[in-house]
Amino acid sequence: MSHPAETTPTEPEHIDGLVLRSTGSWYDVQVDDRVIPSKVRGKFRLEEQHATNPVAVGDRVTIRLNKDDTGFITEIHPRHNVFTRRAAGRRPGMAHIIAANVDQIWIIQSVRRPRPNYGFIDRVLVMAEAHEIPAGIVFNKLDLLRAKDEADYHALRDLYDDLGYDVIETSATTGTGVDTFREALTDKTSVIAGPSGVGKSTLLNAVEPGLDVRTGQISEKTRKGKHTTTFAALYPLSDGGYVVDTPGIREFGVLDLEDWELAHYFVEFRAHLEACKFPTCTHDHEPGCGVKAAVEDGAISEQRYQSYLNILDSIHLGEHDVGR
Ligand SMILES: Nc1nc2c(ncn2[C@@H]2O[C@H](COP(=O)(O)OP(=O)(O)OP(=O)(O)O)[C@@H](O)[C@H]2O)c(=O)[nH]1
Ligand SMILES: [Mg+2]
Ligand SMILES: [Zn+2]
Repeated sequence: MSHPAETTPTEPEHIDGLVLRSTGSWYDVQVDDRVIPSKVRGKFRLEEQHATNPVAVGDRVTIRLNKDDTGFITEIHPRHNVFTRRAAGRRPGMAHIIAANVDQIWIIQSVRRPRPNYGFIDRVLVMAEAHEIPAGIVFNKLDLLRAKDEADYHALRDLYDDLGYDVIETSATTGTGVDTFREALTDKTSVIAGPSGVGKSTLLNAVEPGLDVRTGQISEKTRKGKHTTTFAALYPLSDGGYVVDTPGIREFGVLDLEDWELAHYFVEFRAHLEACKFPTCTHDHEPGCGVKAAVEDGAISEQRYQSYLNILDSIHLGEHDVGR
């Protein structure tokens, strides 16, 4: 803040806004009803951040307004959290920030066509736990559920429900559960993650007609064989709040974990970790393992343990894909 005596009529205006979209060097900053294309000022950098992108969507920033209605971002306000993935190209220790100040993550699955992918669910839940961001699961296409699949589906739904994750059942086509999902999104900044074809676009359109989230538009393919460049965007909801569309979550894992950390992000494993004989136990091959004992006596589901082993493998192999 400058002292009033120092202020001259020609001094540029500083205003606060929200970063809605990043396209590389330009950022769309929302200030009230306006969107001001802004750049990061040359001298402005955050060395201690260890991120490939200094400013992320969801950041609250101060901009200096230029005469041509563009802005310079001069300050990033303190973040509540960041949701990151490992930066492309294996730059050690570098993260790519998908979004900042995220209130919740919603994993979208369909009960059929495609069938639920518990590996996907567990990977995103691990990411959410690692970032300490609340997560929930939407099971869409409820209208397609067949009687013969009901028992399996209910077991899956109840598993996550019992673990304490919010579960919403929807049909984007019949409208079932859409109001519930809309209420869950209201006044929050929500990251939406789900495999292709589960109905993310259809569901978001049912929640907010005309939202027109098209992941293809913001996931720009570079030349063949190169990494896909991903830009996240925040879409405002008319009831308040934003959804973050993140092509990166479908295409990349965001796991940048050590093997010993992983079990802590499986919430129901935590209570059993102290029972392990070895402090460095990875709950895989080691004797005297509290987690394996809990799987054997049914306190931990076989399926979650299998997910754990799959993710452990991918950490050891250096793979980080969410999909299978
Ligand atoms: N029966 C039924 N079909 C649905 C439902 N929701 C979406 N669909 C259909 O599922 C197909 C895929 O839906 P999309 O909304 O494009 O799926 P998406 O998750 O956005 O897929 P990507 O953009 O590829 O990631 C479309 O044919 C939709 O009409 C639903 O609740 N019930
Ligand atoms: Mg879509
Ligand atoms: Zn163990």
